[in-house]
This record gives sequence, C-alpha cells and structure tokens, in this order.
Amino acid sequence: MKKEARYLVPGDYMADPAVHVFNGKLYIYPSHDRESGIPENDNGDHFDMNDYHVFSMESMDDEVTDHGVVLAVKEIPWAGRQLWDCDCAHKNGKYYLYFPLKDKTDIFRIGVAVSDKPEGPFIPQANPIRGSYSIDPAVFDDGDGNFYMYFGGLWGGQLQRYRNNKAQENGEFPKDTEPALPSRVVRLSNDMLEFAEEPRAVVILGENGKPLTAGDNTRRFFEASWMHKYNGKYYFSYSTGDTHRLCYAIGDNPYGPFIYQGVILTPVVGWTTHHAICEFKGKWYLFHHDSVPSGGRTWLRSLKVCELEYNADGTIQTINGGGE
Ligand code: FUB
Repeated sequence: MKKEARYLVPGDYMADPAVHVFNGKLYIYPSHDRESGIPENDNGDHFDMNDYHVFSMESMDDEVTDHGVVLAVKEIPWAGRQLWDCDCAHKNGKYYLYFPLKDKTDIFRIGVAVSDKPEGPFIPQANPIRGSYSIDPAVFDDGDGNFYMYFGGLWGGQLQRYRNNKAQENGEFPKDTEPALPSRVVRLSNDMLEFAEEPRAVVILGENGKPLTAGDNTRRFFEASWMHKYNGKYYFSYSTGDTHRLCYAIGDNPYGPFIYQGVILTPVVGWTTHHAICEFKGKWYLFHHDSVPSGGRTWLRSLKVCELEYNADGTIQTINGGGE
C-alpha cells in the first residue's frame, strides 16, 4: 500500500470507522452519513444517520466488499434517532455490535445487537445497556477474556450532562482551570450485553503529572475514543473536537491513567475527526475520515486509510490530515 491516505468507499459517505481483524479478514464498522437536510448546529442534529453497513477486505490492496445494511433505526425497539459511531467485538463465536442512539426522549444511550457473523446482520436487544449514556462506544479485547468499552462525547454527545455516572439537572462544563471531562471506561459482562461495573473516568495526565484541564482544548478529550495495545502498552486515542486533532496518551493497563504523548493526525477537511488504529498482516494502519469528496460538507464524510508508523521509543509519527 502507498504511504498517502486513500479513500475506501468512493461511492458513498461513511465515517467514524471502527476496525478489527476477525478470522484473518479486516472488517470496518463505520457510521453511514446521509443528506437529510437538517441544518448544521452544535447539537449535531445534522448527523442524522439511520443505518449501518459493514465492509471487509482480504488485504490492504483490495477493494472493500460492502455487506449491505446490517442494522437500521427502524429495527431497534427503543429507537428515537441518530445512529452515530459504532464498534464490534467477537467472543465465543458471536459478534456484538455496540451503537449509540437517541432514545424516544432524545437522550443518547448505547445499545447492542448480536450476530453469528462479523458481517451481520445484527439483531438488536430490546433495551439499551443499563447505565449507558453518551456516544462513541469503542470496545477493546484485552486478550485475557476481558473486554472494555470506552465511550463518551461532548456537546451533541451529551457527556457534559453526567457526573459520577448520574445525569445532572444542568449539564455544565467545568471551568477552564478544572480537570477536563473524561472519556469513560467500563468492563463488559461475560455475556457482553451489560456493564460488569460502574464506568470509570479515563484520566489523561500532562507532563506535570496532573490531569489535563478543560481549558487545554488542543489536548483534552472531546469524543471518538479508541484503544489499542502496542509492545505491551495501552494507547488511548481520541479527538479533541473543537480543535480537530486526533491525540493519544499511553498507560500500563486498560483503566489508565494515561500520559499525554502528542498528535496522531492534524486537522482534516470537515469539523469532525475520528479514527481506528489496527494491525493487519504485520503493518499498522490509521483509518479515519474527511469531508473532501463532499466539498467540505461536514456531515457527509468519506472513509480513508493510511499507514501508521511508530518511532523506536513507541511514540507515533504525526500524520498530516490536510485540513490546516
Ligand atoms: O458521526 C457523528 C459523530 O461525529 C460521532 O459520534 C463523533 O465521533 C463525530 O465523528
């Protein structure tokens, strides 16, 4: 594969990739963007997606295979609107698709749908996961029987409405000098359908050993959590949202704390940036999206992939997103 990023699904708008290798093949679980005519606002109402497709690749030089619609809003019993970034995990021959969706009262919850195959179709559970909230679930298989979900997103993702896993009367943001609102991490139950514990804060420490502050908006967490392991270390990566970077922090276990390291991807064309990092056939890749093919329409994004390279000390080489 060439070093420069390439678009994966030229014929349709797909975003927010989650990527895993199952049975030797690469599977991509993106959001499916569409033009619904809803005006752009800070609440993200213009991201009005109503189904998911799954894509697979035999090798990185392949074209992607589209497995079609695998889950739609109309099939989900508790659905309100807006299917945002999903992820998939495999355990004991079953595949679990985790997805954020607003319920009938316009509150984001995280649901799960199950299939016998990585390419679906997926059958949704009757209710969202008990105790779930906000958006952007990313599920990490630690290889020891434990699976962890990272989730949360600010602004339209509603994370600011919660403290200690409880909804607040007024969802207020911390002051600039206070610790930033964190992503959450939770271990999943053995049957993969519930949280096994109360979600915990994903704390990112700066060089002074203190949590990044809310005012540190070029480095603090905003949305789009992802976890991968490299050389025994845990790499938590995320979007800084309103400053449009993908950044990462490294820890010694899935719960953290994580120490801030730097930028993986500089801003792309389009407001959102979102990614997955995955090893496939001996190389590492960054999957992400931008809005170049739609002429900058930020709610119509296109999937991309490029190689990701590490330095000898385990830090990641910054990739140019082309949007600055
Ligand atoms: O696709 C809708 C939202 O945009 C996602 O949930 C965020 O991560 C951002 O990419």
